[in-house]
Amino acid sequence: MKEQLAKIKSEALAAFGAVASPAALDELRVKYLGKKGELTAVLKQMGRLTPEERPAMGALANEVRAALEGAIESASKKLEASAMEARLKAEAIDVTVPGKPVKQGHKHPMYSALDEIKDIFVGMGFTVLDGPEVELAELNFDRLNAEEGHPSRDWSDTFYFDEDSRVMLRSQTSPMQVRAMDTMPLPIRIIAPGRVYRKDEVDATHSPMFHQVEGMVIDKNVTMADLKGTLNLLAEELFGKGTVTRFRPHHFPFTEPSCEMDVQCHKCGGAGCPTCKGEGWIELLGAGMIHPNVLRMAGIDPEEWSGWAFGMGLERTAMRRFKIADLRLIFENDVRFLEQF
Ligand code: 2NM
Repeated sequence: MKEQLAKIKSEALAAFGAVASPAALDELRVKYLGKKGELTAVLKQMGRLTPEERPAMGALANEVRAALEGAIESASKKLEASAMEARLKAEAIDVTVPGKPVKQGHKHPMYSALDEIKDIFVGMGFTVLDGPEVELAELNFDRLNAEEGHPSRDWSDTFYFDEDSRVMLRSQTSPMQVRAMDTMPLPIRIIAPGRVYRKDEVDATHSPMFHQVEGMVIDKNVTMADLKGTLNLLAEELFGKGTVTRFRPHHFPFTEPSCEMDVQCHKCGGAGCPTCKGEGWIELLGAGMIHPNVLRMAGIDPEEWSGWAFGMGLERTAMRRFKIADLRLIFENDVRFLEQF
């Protein structure tokens, strides 16, 4: 029996040492240690030994079993390691292969114009706000002093989601100013750029979706002089030092007084030419002193605080800045157009 155990041990260790696959290893394990395995068969003969012989033989058998188990363990580790090595080799990436050149795009001209505008205002201490395009009519209209029955609330002008005209696609970014008034501590200096929606037919100057930048300042002792000073600076930054502006009276429900700002045509210096359609002036934005009702609805005391606000169309500004004749070019995203900027 001693010789049998020694033979099994040396044969098995040699076999385990030379094993080439996990399946073969498992077969060998069954062959020696399985229920009908060779070592198991020897152990079954232990009963035939005398009580004196048994302890020594038992110890030897245990030692052989431990040796086999150890050999299986290390063979299996060796197989795992070589499998990993083979996988690493097979899946290796040759980082020295030259890459495919990436076609680099660039910013859409309208967003270049927006970035310029953002930089100008951020430089003056304004915060840029972003907000939902699906809005409550309450914030888009009521809180901006455009009461029930105001023409801009009409179904023919506004994209509503429900029969009761409560939820809509915002028609301006001013609901963001309302949210700012409701949540930010005073004083406030913000701009709110983004998409807005109105039921307009598409033509060279209209689109049902377009972009606006609106802005607002609320502080103590803010006057029309602050409005004019800040917006004149905007015009000079956008169109060059010495750009001449003019302010015309206008009407908006959310501001009083209200105005529109024109810049003198950079092409003809005000004489009148095709760029300004013979006017000498180009309309840039609407603005005004925030209506006391708008402040009051936001819980801001108009006796203590005052503010000014403005709104400008981004497409129109980009069209002027880059001399684009048709609004539709801005949305079509034809690369032959985009590549020009
Ligand atoms: C414009 C023109 C004038 C405006 C007013 C406000 C608010 F919320 F402060 F009352 N936000 N935006 C405003 C004022 C917008 O767009 C042509």
